[in-house]
Amino acid sequence: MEKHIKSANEASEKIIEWGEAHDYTTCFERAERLKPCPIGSSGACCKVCHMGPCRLVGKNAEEEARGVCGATLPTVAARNLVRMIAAGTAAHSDHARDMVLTLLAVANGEAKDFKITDERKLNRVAEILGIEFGNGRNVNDVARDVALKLLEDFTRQKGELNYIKRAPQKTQERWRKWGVAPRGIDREVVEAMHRTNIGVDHDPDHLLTHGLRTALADGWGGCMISTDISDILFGTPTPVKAEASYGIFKEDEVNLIVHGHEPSLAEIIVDVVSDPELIEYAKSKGAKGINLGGMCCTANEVLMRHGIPTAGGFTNQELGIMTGLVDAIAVDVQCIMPAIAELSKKFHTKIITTSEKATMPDAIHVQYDEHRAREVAKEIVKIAIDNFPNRKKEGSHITDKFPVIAGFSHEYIEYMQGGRWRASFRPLNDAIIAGRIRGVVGLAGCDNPRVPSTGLHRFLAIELIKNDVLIVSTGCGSAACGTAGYLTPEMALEHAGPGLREVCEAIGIPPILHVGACVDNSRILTIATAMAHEGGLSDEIAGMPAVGIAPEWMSEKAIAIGCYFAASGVPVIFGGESPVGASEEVTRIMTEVWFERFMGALHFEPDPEKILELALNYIDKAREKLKLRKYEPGRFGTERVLMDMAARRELEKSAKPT
Ligand code: SF4
Ligand code: MSK
Repeated sequence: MEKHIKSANEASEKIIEWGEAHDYTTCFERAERLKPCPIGSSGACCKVCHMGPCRLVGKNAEEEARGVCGATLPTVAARNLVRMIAAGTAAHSDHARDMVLTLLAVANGEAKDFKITDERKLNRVAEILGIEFGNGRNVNDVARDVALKLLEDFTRQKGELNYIKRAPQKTQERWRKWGVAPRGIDREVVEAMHRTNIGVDHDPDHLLTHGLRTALADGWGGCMISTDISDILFGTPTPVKAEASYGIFKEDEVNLIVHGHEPSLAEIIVDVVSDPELIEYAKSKGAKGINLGGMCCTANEVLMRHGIPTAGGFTNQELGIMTGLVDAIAVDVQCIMPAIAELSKKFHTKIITTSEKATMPDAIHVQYDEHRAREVAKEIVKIAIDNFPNRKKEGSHITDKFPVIAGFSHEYIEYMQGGRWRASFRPLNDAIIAGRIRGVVGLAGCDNPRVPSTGLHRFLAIELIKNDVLIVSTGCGSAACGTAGYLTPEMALEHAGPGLREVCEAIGIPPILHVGACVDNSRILTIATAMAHEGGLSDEIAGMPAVGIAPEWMSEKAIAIGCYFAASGVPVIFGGESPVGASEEVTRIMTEVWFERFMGALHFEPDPEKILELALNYIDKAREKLKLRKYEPGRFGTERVLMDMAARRELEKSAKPT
């Protein structure tokens, strides 16, 4: 019988096999056992009132099926999608709110363990917001005004989000024309929940239009605010070298993992683990030192800024525990499987929850508070150290690890194309115009145990760069690439098409640029805007030879992201079955209607070959519409000839002196 692969990552696969042999349950086994409900998974189930749940199924369900209240299948499916967008937007944006409140506390001198690290970025944001800066103005006064101005974005009832004006003019015009320019973030989320309540908004197109408005509040609000404030407080990333995969855990050191999404506490932990007092304390417990690593998007935050190694993405969290080497995992919010608390009891790992919004049974809770961040961080590190002597022999110790280059903020991408004084996007635009680079893909989103996890990311990453497509990656997409060894400049030499390789070699970049955590998809919006302003391609985000792909998505946050890209003018392709696939009308709106209005779309396609084909097709059509040179594979650079052993021997023979 053919072996069923659960993860494309060999190291993960080894741990899964070890776990199965020892009767440990993980998401991989649960995903096999718990098949999705076909009615709910296609968007045909409504449970917004207690006359239901209503299942809108049967022959001609699209036209004939009705819920008890009379709701049609397109209404129900549209409502389901809008609720997913609202939940995703709420998650990113509540994270953003905490970042703004931290900035405010820093400006007011109340969060003494933090400071403004990137004043240049603070000034740039102040400029966008119309706040006075420079000329001797106190930096904390600027930061306070920035924080207060951004807080307005959460509660504004009328008008538009502050950052809407950052988008190209034509993109803004499309939003205003179609009524999707968002007002306040909280208002859009609340209105989405109101409209999807029983007996309110029933027109699928009208519902989905509000879904886009909510999603835009996420992209150009919550996500962009989070990215900016994290950069201001902790520094705008520049390239760093690090490592990825389970081999980052050290047998002779205390292994502490930060997991979740918020960077604030993790930043202080980065600092605290090199405190000589704590290192001495670790030594007193028999460890040689303290080793900090990350997981999911908190990992991406500290990887981007400090080169802290990552153990990988979402599906690695249980497997990390099963190495038996993790002394503690400090979690904050989002994408933390409740399963880790139960699993950790079978090993020695301590799970430490830190957010007042997120606790779980069987975990230790250490309340994070930005006013006493260092004290909290020390307490967490001490828990990990105290637990080191409890390490048991048991575990699947894996030593695989790969080098990673991360830290490609949009500011750095601009800088690397011309230096500090001539920073621009000209070289990238020119390379696209000439056809050296066929287009750009944002490869993002989660990894998922319902497919051989990380496998679709790997397949698409290789195929896209082979086709001269530059990749910007975020979130667990980056982790999937990093734990495969794909985030290095050597990837260009080994796998990229000749045109892309030439550009990567000239600028000195990898063909897959790690641009950050999932909130940092906002950096991709900024890059697309800069490309539009640079000229020579489209004068708006719409129409660029660019596509977004989330092949293994699972989170509602991913749906919000996909929708804000679609509304911004980027065709987006998600893997897996559509969560609204039961309704042809909703599918038509998300693809055809959104494309007519915004030149963006949201597709769901389970077949990775078809995802690739669709993405390249969008890119080539955009090139054609922009009247760019037709992309010809191998036109630039020299095609590499891949030689097998026999060919090599022949060559060696002929090279030998006779
Ligand atoms: Fe059923 Fe209508 Fe209630 Fe939904 S809102 S559960 S379709 S009765
Ligand atoms: S962590 S949302 S699994 S990308 Fe940002 Fe990864 Fe998806 Fe969570």
